[in-house]
Amino acid sequence: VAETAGSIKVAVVVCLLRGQNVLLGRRRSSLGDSTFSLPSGHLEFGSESFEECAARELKEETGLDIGKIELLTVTNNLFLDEAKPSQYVAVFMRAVLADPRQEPQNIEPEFCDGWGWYEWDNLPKPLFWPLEKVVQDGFNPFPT
Ligand code: 8DG
Ligand code: MG
Ligand code: MG
Repeated sequence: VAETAGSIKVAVVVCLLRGQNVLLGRRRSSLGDSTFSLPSGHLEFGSESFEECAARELKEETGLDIGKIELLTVTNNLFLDEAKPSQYVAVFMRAVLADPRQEPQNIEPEFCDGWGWYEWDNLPKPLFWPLEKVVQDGFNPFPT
């Protein structure tokens, strides 16, 4: 048993698609500071489905309301070199806007520099490494 044994957390990560674009923001966090990542958050104990968590986190961070939402994939991410080591199972969800005309707001500016729409084939750099890894592995959130 590792001496650093702790609890594994569940993160829900939202691939919000609008046409050919996906929503990304530049992180303000000790974890992956200044890198681009998808909206995400922690699954709350005892109450939430993945879909409810995705909708809540997106609303809290961007003000956006989502329509259809589906499960895509999961990844296992170890952040062992951090001052506070952690491990996340990241659940990737695909979502579309309830109203495609709605624009994101930067509701938590202490955690994000701002939100923007990016083409999957032309993602900004650097990506948050768990996202970079899943992209390198061929992940694509767009329906085929
Ligand atoms: P909350 O307190 O609002 O519930 O959570 P949060 O403050 O919004 O959490 P977060 O940092 O935005 O997301 C939770 C964690 O998810 C994050 O610290 C690291 C983890 N995570 C992965 N993979 C990925 C990924 O691909 N993208 C993003 N954005 N986060 C990921 O393990
Ligand atoms: Mg978040
Ligand atoms: Mg949050």
